[in-house]
Amino acid sequence: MDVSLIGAPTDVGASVVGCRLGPGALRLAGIQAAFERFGATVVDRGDLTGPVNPMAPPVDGYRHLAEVTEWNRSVHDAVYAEVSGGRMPVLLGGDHCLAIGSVSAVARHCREQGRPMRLLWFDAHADYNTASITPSGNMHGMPVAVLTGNGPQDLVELSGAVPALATSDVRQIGLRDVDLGEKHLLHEHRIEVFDMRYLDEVGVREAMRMALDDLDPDTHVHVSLDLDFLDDTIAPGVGTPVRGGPTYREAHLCMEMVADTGRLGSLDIVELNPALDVRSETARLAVDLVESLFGKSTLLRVHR
Ligand code: DIR
Ligand code: MN
Ligand code: MN
Ligand code: MN
Repeated sequence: MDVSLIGAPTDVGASVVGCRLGPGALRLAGIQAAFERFGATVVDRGDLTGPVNPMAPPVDGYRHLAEVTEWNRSVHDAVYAEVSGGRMPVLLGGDHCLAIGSVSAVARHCREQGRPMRLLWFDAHADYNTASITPSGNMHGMPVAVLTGNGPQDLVELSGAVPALATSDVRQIGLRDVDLGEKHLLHEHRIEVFDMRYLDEVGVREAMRMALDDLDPDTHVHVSLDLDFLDDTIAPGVGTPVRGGPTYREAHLCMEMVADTGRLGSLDIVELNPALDVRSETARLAVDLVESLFGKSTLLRVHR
């Protein structure tokens, strides 16, 4: 497997700043070596560049729409170049608004190849806000809505088709902080959500089995990992931590079950805020999870 690392050092989509430092922290924590340990050939494409964070208030429900759009165009182009060249793009964020660029690029590629796609959204949040319902105007709270067709025109159209992704291609895992407007939209749009209560009740294994159900042999699986998915006690280095998330072992099980499908095609690692991280604990955990995602296991695994 050829992996391409793409850094996107920005927090234009957030109001807590600091995740612009994420790509450097993930590199320092050894992310490249982690991929290499499990057989990947890695090329680091370095960091994309884009507008600075203006730290301005929202306008018509969006904070920094122009800057968010510009960053996402860059991410889209960079991710599309890698995935269409047969490599696995790994986006090192940056805040989660950047998934608009990465997922739309993967969706464009899958559409061109006639391949199904499955988006696994690991997050404490639904990221399903729109301009009219957002409590913050922060665009890192909107990417799933944008990708499924609800949002500003330029971003909604980024993949070349609207919506970039069918709602039925999305699975959200780990949610525990969903705004009231989002609850209504998720229900209305029938997004498949495995929230923390669901994980508590049926267990991570069964929830992941369902989230990974019905994959075609050629389905492209995209993992979008917002590090606030993890319980805040093990991953303090995020801008919007939420208690009550998956434990260390539960998070590994999620990644290992994705690895078992053999269909992982692209990955976002986002929302790491090194300014809030305790001794790079969260960055190192992210690298640790990457190993599980690439097949690290305690015992020999008998392949299917
Ligand atoms: C909240 C927080 N739902 C918002 N979203 C976050 O501002 O839209 N997403 N933190 O990761
Ligand atoms: Mn998120
Ligand atoms: Mn989140
Ligand atoms: Mn593991």
